[in-house]
Amino acid sequence: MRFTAVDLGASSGRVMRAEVTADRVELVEVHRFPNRPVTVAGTLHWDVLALYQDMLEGLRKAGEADSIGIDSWAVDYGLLDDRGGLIGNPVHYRDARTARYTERLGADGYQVNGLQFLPFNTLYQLLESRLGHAETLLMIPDLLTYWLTGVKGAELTNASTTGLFDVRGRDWARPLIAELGLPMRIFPEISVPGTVVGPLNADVGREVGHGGVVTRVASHDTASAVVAVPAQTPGFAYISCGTWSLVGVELDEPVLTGDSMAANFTNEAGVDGTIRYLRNVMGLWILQECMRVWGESDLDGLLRAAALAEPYRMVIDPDDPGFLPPGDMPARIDAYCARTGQPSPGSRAQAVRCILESLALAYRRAVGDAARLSGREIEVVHIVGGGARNALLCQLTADATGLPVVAGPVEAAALGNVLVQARAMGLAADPRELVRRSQPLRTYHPGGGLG
Ligand code: ADP
Ligand code: LRH
Repeated sequence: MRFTAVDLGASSGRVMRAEVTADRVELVEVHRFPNRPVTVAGTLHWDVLALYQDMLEGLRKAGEADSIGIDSWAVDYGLLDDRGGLIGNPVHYRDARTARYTERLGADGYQVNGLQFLPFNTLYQLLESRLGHAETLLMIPDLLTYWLTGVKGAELTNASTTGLFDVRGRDWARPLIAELGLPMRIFPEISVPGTVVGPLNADVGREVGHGGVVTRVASHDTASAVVAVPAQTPGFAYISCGTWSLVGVELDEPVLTGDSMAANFTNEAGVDGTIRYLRNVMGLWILQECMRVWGESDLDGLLRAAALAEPYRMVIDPDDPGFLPPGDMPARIDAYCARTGQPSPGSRAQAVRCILESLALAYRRAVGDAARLSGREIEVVHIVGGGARNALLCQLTADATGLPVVAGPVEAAALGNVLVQARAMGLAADPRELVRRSQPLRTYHPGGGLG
């Protein structure tokens, strides 16, 4: 059967055409486009109409499929008025409007939502939003789904990133929503991944040149990526490695202990009743921003130079809040090093080395914490997403964790998106097995070197 996956990451979006048979899944990228935020009147926004336009372009190129699924980064949303019109442009989670939230609100109960504190969790954004005539809140993939089909609704995995979700009841946390003074009316009914939404609107069909049906997938990109982790045993940790690095384990039950809250671990909902127990590590964002500031586009060249730079000359804490907003990352790294009595990198190669080594150390901490807090023994680390192409980072991670690292698939979120659709249509009963059979994977051993 044929499927189309729309996968919107913070740095780029892509539309993939997929063919799924009983024992294979093959992906072809038909359209890739940058995801460029726009600052208007001092507020950082997503360019959601450009994303919509690119999605349509991708659907046109992909041709007709048995089903279409959409996933994107989490936490952000659009608000609709009583006529279904978008009120304002969705704000980017890196906008400064929530910077004043530096710790969990009293009412934001970890016991209920199980969510790590991040200043941009939907709930803090909503406290800064004007909700006056808002009738419906739609998370980004749900908003795009609405524009394609006319159907409003919420999807479980992404709802679980809002902070307004009851992780045990797997539904909106109504008492918490009331306690925060947010209107319950704006939160649509939640559906599980694999729910068929409905056909494309006729006008959309005319624009893309074909019809089709939209299925809700695990619409949080990280949840889709975890579906496509080619794990063979329960003893695995994953790093969904793109703009962010989401580091954790898959569990059957949330961990809501005080230790878990103190370690800032999150319990996000996964498919089939699973919990994605993980920590957000700042990720390749720091490198992306360095490259933007340097005006450098040759990532391969930078990584080759970084492989030859001096090991562990300086380290940063990638999760330092100073690295969250867009800006002059090289200067922030210098300032961090000066503050902590370390030399400045002094060259691009050394700065990249510093970022990758610091990420590898943060991964070691997060994998160790996930194992300790969940009681799960870890034998292997899977790196999926764009970062799986970074051999130096994968090797540094194997060295730092002392565990074998299996890298790939690179397009894990799009694959997970497709596999959830395929399963809803009676194919892909074991998604991970299909990924193992069809995707190139590379294993890095601790101390193995880059060879
Ligand atoms: P997101 O979905 O969050 O936008 P991706 O999963 O697309 O992120 O990953 C983007 C990251 O992948 C980039 O920041 C870059 O560091 C890394 N990457 C992409 N291509 C390569 C490559 N050829 N070699 C090494 N790293 C790469
Ligand atoms: C990764 C991601 C992550 C969220 C962040 C906002 O793309 O969805 O899981 O925490 O973006």
